[in-house]
Amino acid sequence: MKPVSLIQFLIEERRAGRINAELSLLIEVVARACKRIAVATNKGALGGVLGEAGTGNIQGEAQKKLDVISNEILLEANAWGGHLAACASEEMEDPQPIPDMYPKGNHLLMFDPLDGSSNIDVNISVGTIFSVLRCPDGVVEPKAEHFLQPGTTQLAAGYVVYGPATVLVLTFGHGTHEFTLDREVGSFILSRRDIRIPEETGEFAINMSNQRHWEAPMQRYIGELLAGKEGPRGKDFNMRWVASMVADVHRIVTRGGVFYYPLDAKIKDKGGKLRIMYEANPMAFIIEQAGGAATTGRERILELQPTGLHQRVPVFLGSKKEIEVATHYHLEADGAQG
Ligand code: AFP
Repeated sequence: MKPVSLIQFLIEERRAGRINAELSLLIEVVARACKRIAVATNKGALGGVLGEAGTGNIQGEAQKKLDVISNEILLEANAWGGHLAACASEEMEDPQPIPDMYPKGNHLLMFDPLDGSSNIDVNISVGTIFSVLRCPDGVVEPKAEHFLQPGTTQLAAGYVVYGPATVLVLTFGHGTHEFTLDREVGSFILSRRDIRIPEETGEFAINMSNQRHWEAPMQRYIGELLAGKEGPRGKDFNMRWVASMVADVHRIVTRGGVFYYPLDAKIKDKGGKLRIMYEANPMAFIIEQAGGAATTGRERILELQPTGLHQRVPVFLGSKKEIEVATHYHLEADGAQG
């Protein structure tokens, strides 16, 4: 079959009336910026891009040089195209307005420019995550409050994994699709259309070092997985943890599985570890569109009303039946308490 490039795919989506010209351009620009980030990450030590930037981001986390470089690449690429009203990044406190000299569009772009960046220096996959919202009507200078829309309103979401291959996974709310970067040609080529995540799985991803800090229903649930065939689940489970959300999610999008970053006593005050706008919402949209499920352990992530640009939430996502079991344990425990 003839290869389908990302550009061809976007044209098809436009013709089918699923996206407009502005959103198509926005995705093209983000994909182009991600190709530049792929080049920078691929150079590794030779590009002088490894190590700390010597600065901290809004979350108080140390920034890597590549965090800063990736953020700049995405901001610069998106500023002038005329498709955006503003963008917001995990690395910046406030939304970035579009400079006055450029035309403005109707879309809001959010991104985590380099997720999993603590893995860069050890040459493990990292990635970019992004989400697109419509700018509310009549808003000329969008502020943080205009980004605070539930995940169900996302027009598009995607991530790019910079791994052995550079892979883009994308949804517009009509299925989840995967594109692989052909490095010689410089184009993303459709590699999987309408991805389906198996409903059942025997593989889970969680940072087990936090076990003693988890809530009781999480202790029970993971305890039962670890008990394997002899335990109440009657089946052996395997564990994987890359500690780059993009890579862990990509494994699930490829062969099924579940990913958990639950609430624990250490992070309770913050509400969770992962950010709703830059990580939880886009990944939840992608996973649901591939037939999976995404909850906080109690509620569907996409229905949450965000209260802050950098708000954090617990994240449970992946193979539907398994997420239902983990969520049920939490709701049952809440019911027993209440
Ligand atoms: P960094 O971007 O600081 O490396 O954080 C990555 C991340 O937000 C997400 O990609 C991982 O799933 C999670 O943190 C890893 O957290 P642990 O440090 O608890 O393993």
